[in-house]
Amino acid sequence: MAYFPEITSPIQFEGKGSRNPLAFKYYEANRKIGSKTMAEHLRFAVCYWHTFRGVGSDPFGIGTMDRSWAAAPDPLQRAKDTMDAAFEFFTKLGVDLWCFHDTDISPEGNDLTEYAKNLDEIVAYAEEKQREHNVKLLWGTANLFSNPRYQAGASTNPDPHVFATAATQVKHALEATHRLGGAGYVFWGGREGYDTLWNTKMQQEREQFAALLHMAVAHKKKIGFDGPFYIEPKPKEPTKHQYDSDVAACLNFLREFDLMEHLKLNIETNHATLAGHSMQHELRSAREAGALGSIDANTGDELIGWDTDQFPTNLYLTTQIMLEVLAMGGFTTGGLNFDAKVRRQSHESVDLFYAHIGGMDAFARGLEIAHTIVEDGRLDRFVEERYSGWNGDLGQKILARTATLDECEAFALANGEPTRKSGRQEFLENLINEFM
Ligand code: XLS
Ligand code: NI
Ligand code: NI
Repeated sequence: MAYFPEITSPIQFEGKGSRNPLAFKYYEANRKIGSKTMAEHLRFAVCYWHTFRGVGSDPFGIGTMDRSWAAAPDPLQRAKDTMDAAFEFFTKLGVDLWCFHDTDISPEGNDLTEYAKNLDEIVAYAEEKQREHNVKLLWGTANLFSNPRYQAGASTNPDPHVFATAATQVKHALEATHRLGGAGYVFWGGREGYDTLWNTKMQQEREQFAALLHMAVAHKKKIGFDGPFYIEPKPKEPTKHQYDSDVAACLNFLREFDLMEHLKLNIETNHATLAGHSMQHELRSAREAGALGSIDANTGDELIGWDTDQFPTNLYLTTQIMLEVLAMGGFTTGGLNFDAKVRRQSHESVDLFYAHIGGMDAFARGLEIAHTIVEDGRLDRFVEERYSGWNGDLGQKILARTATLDECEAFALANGEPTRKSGRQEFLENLINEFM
């Protein structure tokens, strides 16, 4: 049975002149950009939660989505139908990576024993599907925020019993990820924060979170999983303050608790903007710390104050993202995961295709533009030139931290007032526009 009958063959590249809304205009999987194909550069992944489990509910209304795969009354059957739909979707779209939470793919059951049994059965099913469709797992994760038991957090809960339950889920989700050959594993601290400090031991909660991560590192070694762990920053929502509020807070946390060598970051655009940063800022902060791992590719609406998780279509955004990705030498285990959901009014399943095709084209175009900017070299040369004074003796001594205040004074007195140089922001913005 086909869950997407309106898509009769895989989505094709038809080029910029095409008027077919179900074709790629820019994304040509096998076209080389520099030394790699577009597919190798971009490493697109489809997320399971929004795409196959999202119902379109919001705080004011129930779900709206027409989802033919969600009809079977038996939860395990429904999970398998959903997985069939997912793999049909991956294949028709031409994306060979996916991401999931344990509870997206498998019913939780009535207790942890049932949870583990169901997950085993569904992971076996997924293993088959991956083989059959030649699809791989970008990353897996555990949902430690939906179940009411996590109302006060998972690893940061005031009750160690809840911690142990969360740890059990992490263990199983990690093993499931390993079994499915996942390239990485994500920790998004769903409710790891607080609603009010009146009832919260903040530092202890942060220590608890670090303890869970250390346990997971030990377990990863034990089972032989060698993919990286990623931590995903988000400032708020569902709690009013999440401990992993932005890249800087995550890096501080990882350094404070000796986790830097074990975790990289999975950075999401809408979380960056909720934190009051641009995505470019967040990626740059992580990249320059050697901690940029993977990307949740979406976008927010600046006029709506929550995590709207929309599909990315803005070429400035995708160009900035791809410039950072190119600057780090490309993805290794990471990729571009569409952690994005179609709008509540886009309730037909074909809308899932429009959404992903648009996101993929926006990134393909962003990649082309970013590559051209790098090849052109004017932007890089401008920045190099702007800092060229630092190549001199004084600059080198300051950076090596061997210069003293006395030496600086001697230099400043000998050389008089520094000459001001324009930062040329408008010039550079125009330069970028040449490539758009
Ligand atoms: C929610 C997060 C979540 C993570 C995975 O805001 O983005 O979807 O990516 O738990
Ligand atoms: Ni995300
Ligand atoms: Ni989000």
